[in-house]
Amino acid sequence: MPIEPDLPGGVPERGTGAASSGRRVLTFERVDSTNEVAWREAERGVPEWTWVSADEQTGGRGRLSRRWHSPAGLGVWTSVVLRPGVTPSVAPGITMCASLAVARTLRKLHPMSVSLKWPNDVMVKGRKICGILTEMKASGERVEFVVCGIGINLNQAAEDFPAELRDAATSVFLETGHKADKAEALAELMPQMERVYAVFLSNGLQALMGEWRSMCPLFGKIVRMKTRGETVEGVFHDIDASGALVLRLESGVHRSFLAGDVEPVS
Ligand code: BT5
Repeated sequence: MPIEPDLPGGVPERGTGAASSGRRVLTFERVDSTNEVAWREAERGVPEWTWVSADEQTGGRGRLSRRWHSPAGLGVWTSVVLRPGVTPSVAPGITMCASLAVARTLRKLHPMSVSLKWPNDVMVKGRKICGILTEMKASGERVEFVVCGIGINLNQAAEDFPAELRDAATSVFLETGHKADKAEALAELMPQMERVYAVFLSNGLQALMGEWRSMCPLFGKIVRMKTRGETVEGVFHDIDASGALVLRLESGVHRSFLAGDVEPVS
């Protein structure tokens, strides 16, 4: 049955489209946040692999209520509804699936040296090109659904970023000098995500960690971890089966973090 998108705050562009393996794409010109729209759709019971994609987000969100700058026509702003049969503790691995899918997509389409930064960033030469926001609805030990939101900067010039982001953010255009095609990026990203996620569900995060690790330069380095309540330094030791970062503290004790912001200590 075709989906009738609910459009609070959203201007429909091309409506709905169904593709292979149950993939559906709801496309909007402008929304508050594709995560918000996807969440509402998930509450209405849409099947997994429903993607919400917008040209512009007026209230794009990062973690901890941070803002995600998502100007019209300059990037991929998309969210996918997933219904994994896993317990909530395994769900953060989905963020890592998404970062791997984005890294594969960017590497395949554009000549750039892409790296991954735990837990949710894709970087090029130390600047952020993509951020991921995974949100989950769970009842007890059961995940009802996950909304995985992916923002990829494609065609921003330096002046398209607000001044405070100019040193920290980048885009495909800034890295390659060529304009990227959003439709092409989405057409590559979606099947990449499907492939990575299939491995994740059948074999667990560990099956993806070799590739993830090869793109993460922080392994073995001393890092500073900022969580909501504290700042801790230690060696970036490992990422465990649930996607938690394991730091080896100076005392030799290993400590796991499920969330936080990590920076190398120079
Ligand atoms: C993230 O949070 O990086 C998650 C970003 C997720 C965005 C997607 S777009 C589709 C979907 N719908 C949404 O509403 N969100 C998702 P975090 O790690 O907390 O980083 C947020 C920080 O990144 C901000 O505080 C800024 O410093 C920086 N930032 C904001 N916009 C940026 C951009 N376009 N490019 C690079 N950095 C940005």
